[in-house]
Amino acid sequence: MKSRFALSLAALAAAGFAAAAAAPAAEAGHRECSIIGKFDRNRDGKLNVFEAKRAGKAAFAAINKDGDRTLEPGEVSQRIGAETFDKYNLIKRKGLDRVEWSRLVKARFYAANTDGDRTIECGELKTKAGHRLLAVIWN
Ligand SMILES: [Ca+2]
Ligand SMILES: [Ca+2]
Ligand SMILES: [Ca+2]
Repeated sequence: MKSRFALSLAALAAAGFAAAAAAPAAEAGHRECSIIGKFDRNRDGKLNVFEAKRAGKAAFAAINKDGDRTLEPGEVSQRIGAETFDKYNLIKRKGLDRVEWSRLVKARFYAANTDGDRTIECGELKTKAGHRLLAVIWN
């Protein structure tokens, strides 16, 4: 029992270190905020809509496992609901293309930007709307 407990503690510590290493120093430990460091091209510590769309494009490529031009329901079911899929899927023959996906990213960007400025700050990513934005830009 004792050794098992020690093992899980070690695993927890290792996971903690890995998370801290992946995140920018200033935001260490905040999983939500590490994406800002990754796509913050102008280094202001926030995500503007262009940076968020770039993150969305990277997520699109990562999710699009079959490598075609669209995201099919099976590729996005972990991230968005069927209702959202239908709402943004304007060309119904295929799944969500890059333009449709980008529109969804933009809509969630503005929904999450509760203080109404031009950028998403770390705190805004921790809200419910922030998590909805993360769902479409995280990869
Ligand atoms: Ca920025
Ligand atoms: Ca696809
Ligand atoms: Ca903001």
